[in-house]
Amino acid sequence: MSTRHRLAALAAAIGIGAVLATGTATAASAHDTLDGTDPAQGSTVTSLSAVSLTFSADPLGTDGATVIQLIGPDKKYYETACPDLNGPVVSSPVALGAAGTYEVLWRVVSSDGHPISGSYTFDYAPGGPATPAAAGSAKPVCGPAASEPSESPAAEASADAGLWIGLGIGAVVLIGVGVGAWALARGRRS
Ligand SMILES: [Cu+2]
Repeated sequence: MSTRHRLAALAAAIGIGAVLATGTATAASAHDTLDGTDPAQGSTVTSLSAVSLTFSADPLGTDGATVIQLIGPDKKYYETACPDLNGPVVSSPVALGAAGTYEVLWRVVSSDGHPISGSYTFDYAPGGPATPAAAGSAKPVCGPAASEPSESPAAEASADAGLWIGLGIGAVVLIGVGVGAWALARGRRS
């Protein structure tokens, strides 16, 4: 086997090692994503009895960690109970107050154990004067406010650790395969 062949074998080994390292690191740090909401972001509703969020995987039902808050144009809270977790769908019953822009704040624990959160708005334009307006609540109906960072520093650090562990394993595999390829090439030549 020529030096060129040996270099080609080594390049292939590096490629395999890099793919393994990247795959391991990605699997270790993938959060669930919010796939859809009802009502949709930026939409206008004429009536509404619940807010539903659908995620890419089933969020973990950790006690108190699943939050949906609906904040009205008067900054009051219009959710009427704690959220329900049903597979990938998280929903809360709501009763809307005055017409205007409502903001949905949400937080769940991703299936990989990391807290994730976000917010979006929709508009409420009630169908007619017959629609009774709910009074809303000055405080969140279910636990403290959800307006916290989407990732705690600890969760971020552990995700980083996962990445480095993945890269470390990849590097070890890469070196092992490289040495193996080199030994094979040497054996063939002699
Ligand atoms: Cu994650």
